[in-house]
Amino acid sequence: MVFDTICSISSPQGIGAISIIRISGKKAVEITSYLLQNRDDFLTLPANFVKQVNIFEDDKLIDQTMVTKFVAPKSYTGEDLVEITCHGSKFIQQKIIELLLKNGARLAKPGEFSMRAFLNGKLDLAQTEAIADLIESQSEISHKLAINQLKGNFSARIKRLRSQFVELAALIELELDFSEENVEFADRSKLRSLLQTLKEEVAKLTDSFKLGNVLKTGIPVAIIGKPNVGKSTLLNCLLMDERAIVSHIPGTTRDTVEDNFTINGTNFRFIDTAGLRITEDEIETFGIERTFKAIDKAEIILYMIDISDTSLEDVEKELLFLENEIDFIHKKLIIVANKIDQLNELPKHFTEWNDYDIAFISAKRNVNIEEIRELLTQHIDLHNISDTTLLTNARHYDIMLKIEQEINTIETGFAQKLPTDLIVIHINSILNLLGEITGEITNDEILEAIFSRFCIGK
Ligand SMILES: Nc1nc2c(ncn2[C@@H]2O[C@H](COP(=O)(O)OP(=O)(O)OP(=O)(O)O)[C@@H](O)[C@H]2O)c(=O)[nH]1
Ligand SMILES: [Mg+2]
Repeated sequence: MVFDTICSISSPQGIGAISIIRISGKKAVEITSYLLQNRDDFLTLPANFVKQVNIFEDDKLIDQTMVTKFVAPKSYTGEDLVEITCHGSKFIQQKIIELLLKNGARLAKPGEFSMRAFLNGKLDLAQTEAIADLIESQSEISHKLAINQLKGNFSARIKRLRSQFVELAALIELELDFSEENVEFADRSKLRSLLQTLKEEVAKLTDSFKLGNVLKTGIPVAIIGKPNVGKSTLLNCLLMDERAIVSHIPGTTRDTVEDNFTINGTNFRFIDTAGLRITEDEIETFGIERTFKAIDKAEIILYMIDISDTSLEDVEKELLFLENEIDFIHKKLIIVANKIDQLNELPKHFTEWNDYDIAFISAKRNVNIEEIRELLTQHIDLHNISDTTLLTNARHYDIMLKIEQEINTIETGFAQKLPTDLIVIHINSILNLLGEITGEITNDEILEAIFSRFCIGK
């Protein structure tokens, strides 16, 4: 494939001590050399070497820089690639880009370097997507997930799945080829059990998306409870920032307030909500509707009570009401008993209450907040997660859902004894879909798989 030469600033926009400009394509070395006074020194520089060079515009020195030269195919993009490390002034960065453009480079489109890496076979599509995730990762866990995918663990799993489907197709095609000779190569029950195994494998991946996705974007934790119990105070404590307005007036929080915070390597998204109560106030009512939406999308609920001002019976009643309104089966509920500073000692009926995880705290005085952090992270087993392949990418998830549909169609087809060639269409579609994940769509593979099982002459 022939590509033109692209360039762009690859470090963050703005001022920095240094900045990196990348140039990739057939003419990367030549174009860069036009910016230097001593062109030949750079043209003859061996691959993978760094050299200090001065960049000029006509006779005017623009900057003293370091350049690294990579030669195709041994570079990130698989093309000739140059990295200029210049001083991070906006003027210098812009000037160098301007000179590169003047000498025949083109400004790269977003992601174009990685796209070339994929098109030149340096990375598959899922790995290229992992690079974007890696750059965006803000916590240990999202970093681990991205690294796993970049290392190719996810692609390997997809490829394994794909070859199993190829096997299924091969078995079915054999049946098709010899149907007229009345030879039964594979009985349908064997096909069905292979399909069942594959179905479970696919379901495992689609099911992992929910977890994979929340780990990437932050596990949503909703802080809920009656007005004035101290929800916003707790949010500020957890975020270590005065993020939400706190006041003694019940109904202070009208809209949800949310922000991310990383605890022990796991990223959480804390959502402070409007206090739950029956109210005539229209705006507050809207706020309470939003509270229910926040509860809906939360993985973990911190149900907050003012322990200095409530009885166990009242709390149990409130929880009963909530359990009617909310599907708690897939959520973890933690009770946060706040304002312990108002009490001389903790009431026994609360400390002996074993129905839920409960933390006794004072948000205002920052007492026992650590206990909440511990309860939150107990929920997540970091080591376990990093070893398994999780689906974290919405594009992959969409594709997997389509695959599930195709599997269901094949299952129905078996049950209704549909002709083999109709079933094969759906397996081919699954192979194409899996190929879409890693970026290698072809159908020749099925043929290859069939013929590799034949002996010559048959
Ligand atoms: N004594 C004591 N007061 C607290 C504590 N935590 C919060 N408060 C006070 O309780 C009042 C209400 O706090 P908020 O954080 O605004 O309560 P909220 O639950 O967000 O209230 P709404 O937004 O109205 O639903 C404020 O006056 C806080 O200073 C605590 O641990 N001890
Ligand atoms: Mg509040």
